[in-house]
Amino acid sequence: MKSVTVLLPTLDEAEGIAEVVPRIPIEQLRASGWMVSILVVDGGSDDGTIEIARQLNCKTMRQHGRGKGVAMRQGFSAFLQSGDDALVMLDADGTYHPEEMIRMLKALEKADVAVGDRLKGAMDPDAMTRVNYFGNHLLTWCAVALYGVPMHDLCSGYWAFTRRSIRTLKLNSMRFEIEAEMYTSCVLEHLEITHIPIRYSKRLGEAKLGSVKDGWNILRKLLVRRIFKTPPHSVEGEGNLSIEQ
Ligand SMILES: Nc1nc2c(ncn2[C@@H]2O[C@H](COP(=O)(O)OP(=O)(O)OP(=O)(O)O)[C@@H](O)[C@H]2O)c(=O)[nH]1
Ligand SMILES: [Mg+2]
Repeated sequence: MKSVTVLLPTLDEAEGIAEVVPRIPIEQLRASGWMVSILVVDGGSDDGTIEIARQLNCKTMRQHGRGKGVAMRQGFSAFLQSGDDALVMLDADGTYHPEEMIRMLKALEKADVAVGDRLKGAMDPDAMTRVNYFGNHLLTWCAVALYGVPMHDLCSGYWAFTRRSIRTLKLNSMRFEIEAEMYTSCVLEHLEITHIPIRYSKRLGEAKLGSVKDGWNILRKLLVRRIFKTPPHSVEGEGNLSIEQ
């Protein structure tokens, strides 16, 4: 049997986590050769998210510092220590469909990294604001223009990775620019990306992303990584959990 970590970042997602975790297709994955463990990295929820996650048999971890980027990097480090073979990450807000991770994992037979593509997939009419829809297309276009490697949905929060690709990624993002940096690192480290059309639905609970500020941070990250290909590993302090090889 192979083993997969399902990584869920949470910040006040009591409603979302209670819906998302039970929908992870553990039995179907087991039937296709995958043992599943679920890791929740929490950013300081005070709405009972952690308690619900524990009741649902998830491993839970409080992140150091703040931001989704910090949480993901901490989750990646824990994954590498766990010895699992693959990692799937998705938001814990009910926007992504856990059932689709079977297709995402299958795609790892032919690529290092699989990215869920909302923009060419089935997007529910009320799932994304117009500003976010436009911003997602614009940022994806900028990424391809700067790096020249196909990307269909830069800011997708649904990714699957082989163990080798997580070991290879070089990241230092703090917030919502983490996915853009994952793309740049895949390109710079020559990891093969495949794109899987997915469904995207309206989130449960409240959004934490601020469209304009976070959009600008994402663009800035694309530009910075184009010039400085590796993040500095030497910085001490909270959140600088760079992934070492
Ligand atoms: N651990 C942790 N998780 C976070 C933090 N900020 C956001 N998240 C989680 O990251 C995921 C994505 O955050 P969202 O607020 O949904 O951002 P988004 O999906 O880009 O934006 P929407 O499309 O508006 O939902 C959710 O599961 C959040 O709970 C944080 O600081 N720490
Ligand atoms: Mg979301």
